[in-house]
Amino acid sequence: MSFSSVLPYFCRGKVVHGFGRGSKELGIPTANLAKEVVDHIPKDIPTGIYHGWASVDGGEVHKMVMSLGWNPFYKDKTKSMEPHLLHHFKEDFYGSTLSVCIVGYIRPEMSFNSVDELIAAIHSDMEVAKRELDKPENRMYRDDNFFHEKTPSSL
Ligand code: ADP
Ligand code: RBF
Ligand code: MG
Repeated sequence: MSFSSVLPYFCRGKVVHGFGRGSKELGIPTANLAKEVVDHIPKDIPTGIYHGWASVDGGEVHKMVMSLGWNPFYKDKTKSMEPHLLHHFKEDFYGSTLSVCIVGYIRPEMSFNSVDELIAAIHSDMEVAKRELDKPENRMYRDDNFFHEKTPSSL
């Protein structure tokens, strides 16, 4: 797709509280990024579902799947950027700095007839992400210097 020329896109910001819909209970917690980060996404990166890499507070870099947009199933009024990291965390990390590299587009955001269909779609996205991110041309971003930069504590 034409917009793939703007990918990969690197960004960093604080993890904030999201819509509180209990995504965690569905087994798919999403780390919502601060509004400043969402507002800075270039206009030529359309809303949709993406795969990439992410790390919490400069820690290990994990595969992620991310939703960018208005969550049509829930008809949200604010645009959100919410990665689900493919890693089991023992504790929440609200307030931490999340470093994200958006590598590739998976599909547009959609509405579904039931929450079960939404969950099934997300599970399928996770499989796509695992496979895509194992390709050398996508895996290389895991080792990018961006993930090792020292960042101001104000971030
Ligand atoms: P909210 O609506 O506040 O975003 P969620 O149910 O989406 O609530 O849970 C998100 C929180 O869960 C994140 O902010 C983070 O602290 C925590 N979390 C735990 N494991 C993960 C994970 N694998 N990926 C993303 N967030 C996770
Ligand atoms: N929400 C939608 O309304 N439509 C979608 O197609 C959709 N796809 C998603 C794909 C992934 C990989 C993730 C992590 C989330 C997706 N969501 C989608 C967002 C989901 O509705 C949201 O994370 C929860 O409602 C919590 O805000
Ligand atoms: Mg969330």
